[in-house]
Amino acid sequence: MRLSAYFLPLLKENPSEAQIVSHRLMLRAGMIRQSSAGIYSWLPLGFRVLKKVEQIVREEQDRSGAQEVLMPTIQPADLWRESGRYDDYGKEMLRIRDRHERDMLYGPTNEEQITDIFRGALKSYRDLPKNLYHIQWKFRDEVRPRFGVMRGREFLMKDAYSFDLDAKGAKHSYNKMFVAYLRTFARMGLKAIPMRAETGPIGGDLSHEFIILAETGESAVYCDKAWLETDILKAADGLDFDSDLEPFFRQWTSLYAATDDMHDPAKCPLPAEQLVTARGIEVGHIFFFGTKYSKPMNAVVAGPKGESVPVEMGSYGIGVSRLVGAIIEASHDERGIIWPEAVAPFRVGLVNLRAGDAACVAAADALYTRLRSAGVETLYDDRDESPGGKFATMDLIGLPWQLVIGPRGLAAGTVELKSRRTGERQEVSSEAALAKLTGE
Ligand code: P5A
Repeated sequence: MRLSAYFLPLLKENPSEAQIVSHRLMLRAGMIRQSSAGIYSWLPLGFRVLKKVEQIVREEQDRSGAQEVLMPTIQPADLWRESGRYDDYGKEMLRIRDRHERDMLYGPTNEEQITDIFRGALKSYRDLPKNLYHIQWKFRDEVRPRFGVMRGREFLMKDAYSFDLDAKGAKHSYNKMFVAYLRTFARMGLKAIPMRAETGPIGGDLSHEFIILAETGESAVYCDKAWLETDILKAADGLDFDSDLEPFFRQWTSLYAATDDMHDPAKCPLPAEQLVTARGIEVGHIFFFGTKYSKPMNAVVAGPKGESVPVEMGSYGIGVSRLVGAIIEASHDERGIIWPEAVAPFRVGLVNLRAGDAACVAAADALYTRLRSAGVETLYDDRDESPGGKFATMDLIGLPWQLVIGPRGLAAGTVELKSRRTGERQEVSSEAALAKLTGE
């Protein structure tokens, strides 16, 4: 993509409404634009990142055996009356009435809807287990939407729902999601710590939040110091989802980690010097709630002896749009965003320092063509701007590699390749730069 043609409305000044760094940088880098409180449009650069995050989430859900569906955003209130949550959910639920005076709502979550789909389709224990997920917009009329996409009113969530015949099977489904979550966040370069958590309006009594430690996090969290040195990134590699995952689950939940709601200083097993008190961002939350929805909504299957069994269920959420902000919180410096390669909107920022110089233009154009034909996502700064402005833009938007073409280097037969993360610069031939960027 040529930057001269790209829709990238950068802000020079720090927007006054943004209190945390990710919100500030997302606005400054032209990734999002506020529509109303807690509701955002995703502009081209932001949308590319959102799609990358979504795709990683999808691949890891698929790997675990979950199947993708797409449920609507608007749901009938009657389903929620069946579960008893229509009245319980309170003001966070956006309630709508259609032209026939039917009560509808914009879904804050989909337990009822998926239970309804299940009960209409599956009747036998032989149909189990199943795990269905979708990646869909949710609406929660939060009292205080804030921090940009971190606590929005409209936000993108991946929500999965598992159905099993008994509690043991349901725990296996829970464990699968536990592993899938560790893999998912690790692929985004994030260390997410699973913490025992409160279940709130979703219900049940087994639940873990996946928390990224960050000063700007909304939740107070407590964990064993050992978590800070633990390499959770490698932990879930190569695990067979059909094997017994309970030992793995036990191992990764044996180190103390709890959210504010669950942490009781009087009962905490850790000596004070071993306890870390920090703040964190909740990027995922998994729940096992058994028959909370299947019983009142009559989602039953015929068991092996023909008896009627309400299915055991769990639900599993990932804040897809929140993750975009969370990744920035975890990966930036004073000049801007530093995208991990896996979610970067483009891999390479190609910079022509002299838009008016025919030799520079020819060299940069040629590199752009080569990169594109090798399938390397490239944003090509072909604008007539000062070098300082171009470097500042590239640092702000945080692409992993900057490839800089200037008259001096060209005369010497070199281009400059800079890593955004380390700041390391190399003067290399165009061919060497291409080989590195195309992985040839
Ligand atoms: C699990 C899936 C649920 O809703 N039902 C379906 C369960 N869980 S949850 O914890 O309430 O939400 C799941 C994840 O969604 C993100 N999230 C948000 N992201 C941005 N803005 C919000 N207002 C918001 N609320 C929740 C979080 O990452 C959460 O873990």
